[in-house]
Amino acid sequence: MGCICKRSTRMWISWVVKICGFSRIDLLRNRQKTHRVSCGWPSLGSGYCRSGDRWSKDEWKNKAFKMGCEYMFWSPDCKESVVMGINGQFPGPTIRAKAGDTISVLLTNKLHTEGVVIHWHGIRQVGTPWADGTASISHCAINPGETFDYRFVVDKPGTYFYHGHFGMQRSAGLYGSLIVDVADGDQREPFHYDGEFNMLLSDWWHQSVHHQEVGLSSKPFRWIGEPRTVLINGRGQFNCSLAAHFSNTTSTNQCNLRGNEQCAPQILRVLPNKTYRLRIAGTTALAYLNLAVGGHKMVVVEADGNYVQPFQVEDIDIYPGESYSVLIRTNQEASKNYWISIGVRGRRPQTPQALTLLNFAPTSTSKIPLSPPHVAPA
Ligand SMILES: [Cu+2]
Repeated sequence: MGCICKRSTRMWISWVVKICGFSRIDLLRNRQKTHRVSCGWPSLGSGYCRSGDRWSKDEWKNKAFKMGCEYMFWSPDCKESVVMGINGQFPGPTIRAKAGDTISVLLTNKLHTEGVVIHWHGIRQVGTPWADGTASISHCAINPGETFDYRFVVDKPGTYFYHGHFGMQRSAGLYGSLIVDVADGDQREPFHYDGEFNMLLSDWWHQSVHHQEVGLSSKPFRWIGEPRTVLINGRGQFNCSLAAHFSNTTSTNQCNLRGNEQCAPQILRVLPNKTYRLRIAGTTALAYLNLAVGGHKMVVVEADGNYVQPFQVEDIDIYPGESYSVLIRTNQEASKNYWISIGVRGRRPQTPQALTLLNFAPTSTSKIPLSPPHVAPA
């Protein structure tokens, strides 16, 4: 099939002219100047609707991000696989901005044989549909070797994330956090906290993403099976458990990690009697998750970039594409550590729980909690 974008270029240009009020000649002239993506006109999207959008050196430093995506060897769950990383990192770097900022992400496709797009999940893209990362709908895939300037306004404070929206690239690991803080000035968050942590939750298989994709589109449909591992910030353990000694089967090995492995858990280090914000994002492809913090209640304060009337929960479900902020008060005994556990919801427990620790400084991180981690409800 030919590229939809190419066939509809004329229609798109008329549409952009309507929205932006530019003449067709201006647009075509600009396309020639900025054309870096071969399929149609998407480079027009680079802030074209805002006149006088020239940035100083300082603004570029604060608001522009360079990202190159590529396949690389990585061991997200202690087994070496190929992941899709950004700038040599997996997951991709966190992008942080203030509400009202225009940000620019120069994304270079370093994959050799595939197009790529990035969707900025939860960002409304008012006036910038070409930056939405919806491949072949409002935006053409970026070809290998090409760069696209995703320039858009982050208009609301909140917890967001970005991920690949081409094929099953998000299952291959193309994702990262996008955090929007309140704007400078009188603006304040409607709640207080002393520190925060990002938690990107994802599902991971040992088969390739092509295996997953072919199965999903086959007739009859072929299910890839339960995820092999659940990852917290790109880290999990597939052949051992941090809590193996609570297991009633002898087949689960206790993990013996030094802490510097790619699959070693990221421990959340906290101080007693403080309030922490956990920014949780569900970047899963197929799994529904449930998260709990041992011994601590959570107060939900934000969902998908919207403040909510705070309410308390023991555990929280996170479906693909959802994001939440919860507050926890570290008011439990500080000489202990507590499990942070994430399980697959509503399925037979074939995927081991993802685990990490809430560690009270200066308690040693080697101190294992005395009780077993919370199990996700069926
Ligand atoms: Cu998305």
